[in-house]
Amino acid sequence: MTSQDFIKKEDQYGAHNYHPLPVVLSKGQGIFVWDVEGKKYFDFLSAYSAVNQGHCHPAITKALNDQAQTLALTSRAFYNDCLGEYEEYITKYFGYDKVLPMNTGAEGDETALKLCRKWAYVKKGIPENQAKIIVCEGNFHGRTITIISMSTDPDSYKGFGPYTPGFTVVPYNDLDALKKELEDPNVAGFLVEPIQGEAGVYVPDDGYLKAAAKLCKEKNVLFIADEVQTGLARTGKMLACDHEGVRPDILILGKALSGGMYPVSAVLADDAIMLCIKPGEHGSTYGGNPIAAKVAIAALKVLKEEKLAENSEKLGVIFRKEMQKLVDQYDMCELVRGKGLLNAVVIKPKNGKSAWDVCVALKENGLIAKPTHEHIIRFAPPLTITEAELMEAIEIIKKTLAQFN
Ligand code: IF1
Repeated sequence: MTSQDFIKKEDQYGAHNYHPLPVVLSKGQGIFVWDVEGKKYFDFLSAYSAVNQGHCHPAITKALNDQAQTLALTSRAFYNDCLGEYEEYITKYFGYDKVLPMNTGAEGDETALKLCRKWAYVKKGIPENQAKIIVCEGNFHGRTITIISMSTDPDSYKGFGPYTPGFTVVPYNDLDALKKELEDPNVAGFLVEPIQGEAGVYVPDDGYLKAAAKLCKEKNVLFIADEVQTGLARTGKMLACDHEGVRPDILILGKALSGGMYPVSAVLADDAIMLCIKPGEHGSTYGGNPIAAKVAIAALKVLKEEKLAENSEKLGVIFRKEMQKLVDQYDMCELVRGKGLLNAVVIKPKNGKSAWDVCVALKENGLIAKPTHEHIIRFAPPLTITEAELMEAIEIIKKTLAQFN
């Protein structure tokens, strides 16, 4: 079968809820993926930052294989001999009392929202059903009905109403607006992405997160960080909140928590918050299963052992410097922004050619990346990339943009 055959099959039998780049991948190793024709590509999407540790990392693959042959799933109706070890490992790793294990990022966000509301009624004393959670314009937290109820992107929410009430939207990176909303005594939490990924890698001003967390603290409002995409070394620190020394009251992790091996997400909080949820009030069949537990430990170990945050920080500076040269050189490159190895280049359409066309050309030249919001290309390679490899990839990007000028 050729790439075209695989594409046709997906098109015929799969729902049309995606519009993929026309490349059919069949193998991945480290920072590279190969298509069914055997062509090799630099992966500059990393499965939306799930594969920070690189494709099929041997240590994570081994954890998956070993546990899959031993015990895969018990449900949480019983204890298993992997979960406690994982819970101890991850809570000590991030410095929280407790963890609540789930599977996808959206479930992690949903869990955080439930936890925040429960805390509001049990601890803060907000009258039942009155709790409000502040979210940001341009947010992306997943695809569930409640999460799209918070969204300001019509692609996400339009046609899927009625929506879940209880959310207030403020502009991102706007402390005055946040301060004003925090005056409402029924506000229970503030949910924020430390960098807005889907919106186009919007980095807030230095000090925004720190000041926002402080405002929340003053009003006894929980500061909830969605680090599903920004976490786990992607932005040059273990957490993007670490850039400002902010410790969220509730921390949501996903994606790279398994290194792309398996859906694993987690919500971390201290006892005063986490113990507000009682047995039977929340859970998931697969959450905290033995494979997930072993895979997540392995994935977290790799981040530290291979110093991926440090590498991300260092190479991110080089990447943005090189992209800035393109911005200075070509009209089609408007600007570059990002932190660590989570970066975006804004493309100004030229002669009818858009970011999509640039991504198709990048693919032809051996590098895959995906446009977001028509005019933005996100560049996020696995964090295991070396400086020499990064320079090679940058050459591909330069060569490709030259073709459009
Ligand atoms: C898709 C973007 C990335 C997330 C944050 C929660 C979730 C996500 C901050 C939900 C998910 C994804 C999902 C993916 C595309 C993607 C994405 F383009 F939409 F913005 F990563 F850049 N919080 N992000 O970014 O996690 O339930 O998907 O595990 O295809 O929808 P999930």
